[in-house]
Amino acid sequence: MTLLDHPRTARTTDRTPAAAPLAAGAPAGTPSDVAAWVAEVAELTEPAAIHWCDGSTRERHDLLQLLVAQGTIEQLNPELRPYSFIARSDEGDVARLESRTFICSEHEIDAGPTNNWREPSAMRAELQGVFRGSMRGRTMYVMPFSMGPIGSPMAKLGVQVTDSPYVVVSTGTMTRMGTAAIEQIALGADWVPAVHSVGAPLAAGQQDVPWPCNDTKYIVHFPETREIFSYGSAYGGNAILAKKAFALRIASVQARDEGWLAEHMLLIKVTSPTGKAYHLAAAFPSACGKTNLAMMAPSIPGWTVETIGDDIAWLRIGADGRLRAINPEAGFFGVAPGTSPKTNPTAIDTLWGNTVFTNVAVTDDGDVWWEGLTSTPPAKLTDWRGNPWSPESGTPAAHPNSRFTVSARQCPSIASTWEDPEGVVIDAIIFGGRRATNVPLVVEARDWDHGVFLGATIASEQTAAAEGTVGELRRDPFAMLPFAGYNMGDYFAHWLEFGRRLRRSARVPRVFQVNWFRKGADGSFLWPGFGDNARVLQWMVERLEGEACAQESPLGSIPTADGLNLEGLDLDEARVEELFAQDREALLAEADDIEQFFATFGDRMPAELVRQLELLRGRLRA
Ligand code: OXD
Ligand code: MN
Repeated sequence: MTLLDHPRTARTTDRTPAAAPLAAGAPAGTPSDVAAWVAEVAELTEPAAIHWCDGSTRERHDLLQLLVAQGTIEQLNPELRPYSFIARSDEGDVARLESRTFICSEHEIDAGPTNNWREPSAMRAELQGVFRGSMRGRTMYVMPFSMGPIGSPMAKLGVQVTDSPYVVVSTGTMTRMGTAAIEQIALGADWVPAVHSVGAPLAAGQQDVPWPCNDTKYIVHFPETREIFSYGSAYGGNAILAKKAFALRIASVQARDEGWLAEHMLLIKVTSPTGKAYHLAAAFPSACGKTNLAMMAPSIPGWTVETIGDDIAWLRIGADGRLRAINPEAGFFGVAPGTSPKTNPTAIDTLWGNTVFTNVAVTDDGDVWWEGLTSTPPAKLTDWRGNPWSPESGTPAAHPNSRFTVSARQCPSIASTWEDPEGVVIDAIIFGGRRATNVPLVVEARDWDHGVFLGATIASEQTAAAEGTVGELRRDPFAMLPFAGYNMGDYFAHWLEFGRRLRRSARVPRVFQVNWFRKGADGSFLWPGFGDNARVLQWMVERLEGEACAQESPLGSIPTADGLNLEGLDLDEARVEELFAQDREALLAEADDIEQFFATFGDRMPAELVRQLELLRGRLRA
């Protein structure tokens, strides 16, 4: 019997320290259940050695040196970019692979129409074949990690094994990884097991490649038993399993069962000129500017935005009855292209050093470059594939989904409360997408249930963060389409139910919808975006403070004619009107599209959201 012959529920949950020989090489005090699981993974995957990660600086340093020696990364010019590295991935391993991401719930209906479902025992049998001997010739690293500050009542623990030292370095940045996490498990915390292999076993004497991976890829989740298996990719969310696989897909199922929310949201603290602070959580599809908003430098005097998280938020009703949120991550895995001193000066400052870049271009003097970093590219570069590049090459120098991986601690705008174990109190929730048409700059929901409708109907033009045709419009409810670990209809119902609980126990946060990407008739963006998005935040804060700067519209409340602070902006009235225009015909056509989308959830679709759609149609026809 090996790991995949039986689900996790059939295994030990003994937390007493493991005895030799089970825990060979494990640090003293390693819980028996962790040691037993590691032994089972090793029996299946047959690594040449096992390394138990302590998460120390020394360990990170040694791994970076190893990666340099193996040719996976190169050190950048230390004078320009201290202690920073560039990794070039395999050309077939550059983004999240939604088509190879599986939710293997017992019943297909529980995965729902937006997920790829496979019958769990059939998937176990398939994975058994795939993982057998997959780590031969490689070291298997064992990474205990905490999502959320160590010891926080909102944190959750996991253990990932991987045969990729690049993934260890990345996980070390993105999570609290190492000894402190295993100590939490030893104290009794539940933990989620995650197995990762690049799927490139090495025969004796076989020369390794810089970026080992496999053409066949699997990112598999067993939601009921909280297990993750990933094979064949070393890129981002496919391989850093703490992030999308655990903190969103598995955590969303835990959240449903335990009465909280695991969301694809940034977290910010906004302070007005009077010194009053508010916390906002905002969901946007991948590569729609979450990191930019999370680190925004407001263009309006007196306002500050501080960063708590840029990608994932876990929200629950705290002991005080307020809605509270933590950022479960410890770093940023941000999209590089488009990041510049103009669009995100804070990110640029964050990346001064200690950063691992993946698939960006490299300048002649050993620094990084990507499209949008400067308005004119350098005359000569090495592109993300490692080839010489010039502006005449006609191909992007950096891959459109190239990334930086950097500790959140390096971010100059990080809020002093970002690691508050109790989380911060959430005052408002924002939903956004990339929409050239139909969706106004900002709308306030009429109430929580209408807000859930706004979240459920997010659509966005596809970006390069996942495979697929860039620019195509797709429904991405709550920006969770690729990340909900269960039936999205049930997920909507969970949000509605959560609102009912909030109404009983606490002040219900306001809900807003934004769209920075609306285009005018001439095809250009109507709104300057970036630091000027603070003007929209200002309007939200004024709404939170009860100011009457809103008027009703079919889609929700929008700013009154003088409600939005446009001072100092060169934006004529006609363009402002276009930003808020609600074309009834186009919106009724969109309502038909939403109806079809809702219908895909069959009887799992909550009646309340169907009612919200009818209410919208009624307002549009009035
Ligand atoms: C991400 C994504 O990497 O959403 O955050 O794709
Ligand atoms: Mn994301």
